[in-house]
Formats: sequence, structure tokens, C-alpha cells
Amino acid sequence: MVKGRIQKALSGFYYVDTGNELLTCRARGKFRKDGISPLVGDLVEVRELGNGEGFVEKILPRRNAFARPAVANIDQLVVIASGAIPRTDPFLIDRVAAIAALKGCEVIILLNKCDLDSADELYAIYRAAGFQTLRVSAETGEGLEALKPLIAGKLSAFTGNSGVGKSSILNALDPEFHIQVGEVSDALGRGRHTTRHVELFRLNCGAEVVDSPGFSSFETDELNLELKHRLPETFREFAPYLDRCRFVGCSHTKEKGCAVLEAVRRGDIQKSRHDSYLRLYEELKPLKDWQEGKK
Ligand SMILES: Nc1nc2c(ncn2[C@@H]2O[C@H](COP(=O)(O)OP(=O)(O)OP(=O)(O)O)[C@@H](O)[C@H]2O)c(=O)[nH]1
Ligand SMILES: [Mg+2]
Ligand SMILES: [Zn+2]
Repeated sequence: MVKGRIQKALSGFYYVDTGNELLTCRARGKFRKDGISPLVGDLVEVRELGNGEGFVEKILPRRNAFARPAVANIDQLVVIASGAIPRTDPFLIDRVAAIAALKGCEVIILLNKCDLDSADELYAIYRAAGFQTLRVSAETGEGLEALKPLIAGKLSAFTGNSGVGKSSILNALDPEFHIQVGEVSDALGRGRHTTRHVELFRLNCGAEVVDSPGFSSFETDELNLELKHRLPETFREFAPYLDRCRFVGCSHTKEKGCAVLEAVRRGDIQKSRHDSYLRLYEELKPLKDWQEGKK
């Protein structure tokens, strides 16, 4: 048995970095039966079969795990967004940020394509909400030097809607990379889901970054009961107000004397963030306690 970390997952194969070599592995059938799938970032035990092949026998305990992007054991999630085509809907950022908060994972917001659009609106929203927010351009290299120290020495996962430039930023960060990038050409400005698998890259600045396929607006994988019960605390800037509402058990959606709503009215909480809260609140509402474990 040899230990390693999954570096890439592709078409049912897991590429496990043992420190000496990259083993091409299948996962044991029992994982599927138990509803567990190995993830990029997982520390695993592999039974070697020779010829650089093996079987993933055991997944070691995880620090954290995400369905989208499908990664484990990350230090931080880097949400890439864009004010140029394809424009990022803030709801997508807020949903992934809420899920990350639930898992105790830090979030950095990167506003890419600032050569085309400075994304002032998104910048204002996320700065005000207290996120580390950077403007960058994979095209001109602007902002990338400021990004490097934030990712150096850490394992980050890049996420964001298709076409915002996740793979392009990786290419721009390290001249040795030639990851395939796509075009954003149709009238709706949709990306084309160029990246189709999850893979961990080591950059020459000492960062480790997982690139993954772009997400879409209708994913519900991680909208679970835990998020339903803890939703208010996953919006970091709501924290100072949560125990100041008039009613215990206030849902912060429409109640009189709600301190969160008052902060929104005063402009101390961005309306866009509260709108996302309301939308998640509605999406989570139908989940019932007896569905616990449904994930
Ligand atoms: N002008 C400009 N174009 C960019 C920038 N970053 C990326 N692009 C372009 O945007 C398109 C999509 O970039 P990708 O890197 O493939 O986007 P992605 O987020 O990896 O997309 P998926 O893999 O589909 O999730 C490409 O045509 C890039 O050249 C940028 O900073 N400025
Ligand atoms: Mg990509
Ligand atoms: Zn309230």
C-alpha cells in the first residue's frame, strides 16, 4: 500500500501523486456502493498493480469536501467572476460563498477581464461584504502579482461560471502552462465548458491550484438542510446584526424590527447580497428535516 494525493480525476480514472510518480488508478467498487467518490485533493491509500497502475483502496479523513467544484482538503476557494462577457450573476458568487462559509473555508473573489470591464458593481458589493476582492486580467497580467502571495503555499480551488477565465488565469500565472481555454462567442455570452475535468496544478510561485469546469446557475447539489438551518451565519456581514432582531427566530426576510433588514435599508448591508439570501432562503425552504441525510 502506498499513500498519495489525487491530482486529477478523468473518466473514472484517478491520477494519484505518490511523491515519486503519478499512478493511474481505478477506485474500489465499494466507494460507489457507499455513495462516496474520490475527489481531487483527497489523500488516499493505493494498492499498486505494477505498470504505474493501482487501485484506490482508502480515502483518508477529509478536512472539507465540495461537490462543485469536486475537490477535497482545500485551503481556500477562489471565486472568479467577470463584469465583461460572460457577466457573472452575483447570486452564483453568493451561493458558492455560503456553501464555503458553512464548511469553514475562506473565499477570495477575483474579478477577471478587468481590461474589458472594471466590474465596479461587483467590486463594491464584495468589498463591502468583507471579502478579499481583487481585480485581475489574464490578458494583460494586471493584478496577478497581487494574487500570487494570496495563493502561495496554499491549495486553492478556482471556481466560477464557464468562460470567466479560470484556466486563462492559470496560464497567465505560470508561463509553463498551456491549459486549453475556450471562446465566449454566442450572443448570450455563455462559456463553452472548455474545462471538463478537475485537475490540480503546481505553480512556480509555490501555489497549488485546482482548475475545474465552470458551474451553472441551476446546480443544487449542496443546498442541504445544514445550509437551511445555518443560512444567516453564512452571510458574513450579517453577523453583527443577527442577535439584534426584535424576534427570536427571525428569518431576516420580512419581519418587523429585523436588524438585518434595517441594515439593508441603511445601506450597511448590500441589497444584492440580501437578495441572494432571500433567493437561497426560498430555495432551501422546501427541504424537510425528514430528508436529512439526503445531501
Ligand atoms: N479580454 C480578456 N479575455 C479573457 C481574459 N481571461 C480570459 N479571457 C478569454 O475568455 C475566454 C474563456 O476563458 P477560459 O479560461 O477558457 O475560461 P474558463 O473559466 O476556464 O471556462 P471553463 O473552462 O469553460 O469553465 C477565452 O477566450 C479567454 O481568452 C481576460 O482577462 N481578458
Ligand atoms: Mg477552463
Ligand atoms: Zn432579522
